[in-house]
Amino acid sequence: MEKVVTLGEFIIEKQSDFHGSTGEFSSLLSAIRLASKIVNQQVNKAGLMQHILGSAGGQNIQGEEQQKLDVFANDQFIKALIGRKVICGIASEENDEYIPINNDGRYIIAMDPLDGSSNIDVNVSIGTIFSIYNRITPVGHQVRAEDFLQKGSKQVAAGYVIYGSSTMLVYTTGNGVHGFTYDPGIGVYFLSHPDMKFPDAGKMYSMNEGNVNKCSAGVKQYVDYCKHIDSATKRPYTARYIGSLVADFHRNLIKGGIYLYPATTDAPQGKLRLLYECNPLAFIAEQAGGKASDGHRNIMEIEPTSLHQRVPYFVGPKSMVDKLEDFIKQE
Ligand code: P6P
Repeated sequence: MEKVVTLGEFIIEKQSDFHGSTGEFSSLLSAIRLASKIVNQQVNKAGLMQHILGSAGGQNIQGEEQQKLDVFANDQFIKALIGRKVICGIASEENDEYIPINNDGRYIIAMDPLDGSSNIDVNVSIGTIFSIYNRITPVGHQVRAEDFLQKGSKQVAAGYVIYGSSTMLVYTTGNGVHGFTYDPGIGVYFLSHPDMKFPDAGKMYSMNEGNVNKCSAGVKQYVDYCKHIDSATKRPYTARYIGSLVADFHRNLIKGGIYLYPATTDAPQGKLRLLYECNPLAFIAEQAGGKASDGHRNIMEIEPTSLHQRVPYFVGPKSMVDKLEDFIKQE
């Protein structure tokens, strides 16, 4: 008989894997768990809740129209995290500046509270992405910018929630990637995908190909490579692009595929944000045997210079990302 493990039990069981194992991390993760359940409830009713649908009227620093569910999700995660006192600061896609919280907190969190929100009104899966670091500045003082501008290789935990046909929370603390599926009937996440790994040889690529003529020669050649007929290497690959990063990443993690958001002539730094989209998914990808790159170097080795910094982004099975980098090197 399969053992049934809840997220709460798993966190406690694995607590010893976590630095210090003082229970603070468990408290932090349970805050994320709580907020995700509240957001999930609203996401599932988004089609009905007129007061949620549609624009919140404001715009975030990206100049993107804020959907009310964006703002709602941001508020719920901030409220849950503030309540646990382990966090000294929060950086969010929805806030221009970082938010100092509890000077005695040991961790900072960078998050995209609701990624892919442009898909809310068309009922496509969306997600939350989070990245956690130990603070650099001394406990007892107010958090500072350098606490947030750490390389992705310094992350102590990262994860995402995907609000899809089912809601899942997937996270790593550096000891493998584990996926939990939510049972809304009893309000519990159950371990459903222990020790997730990319399949070795992926056969799928995810890119907004409408942009391909604005990309570098190396990227164009790689996309042509994906389309080339060669049964020995199982090409042409399957093209799958949802336009919701968490959904595309999650499918590629399970089925084996590479996600590409390259630099374009319109967006020379790419579109995706380093701190709360690229780094957390890179940590998960690496723990799942994959790789994340800006085309030239490991994403998690990039020294961040600003909270909302964008980078070109390629993530997936190591063999696929290596192949892409080879085309870029030959440019
Ligand atoms: P495009 C959503 O806004 C997002 O940040 C990611 O979730 C998604 O992968 C990407 O942008 C889609 O961008 O330019 O293809 O619409």
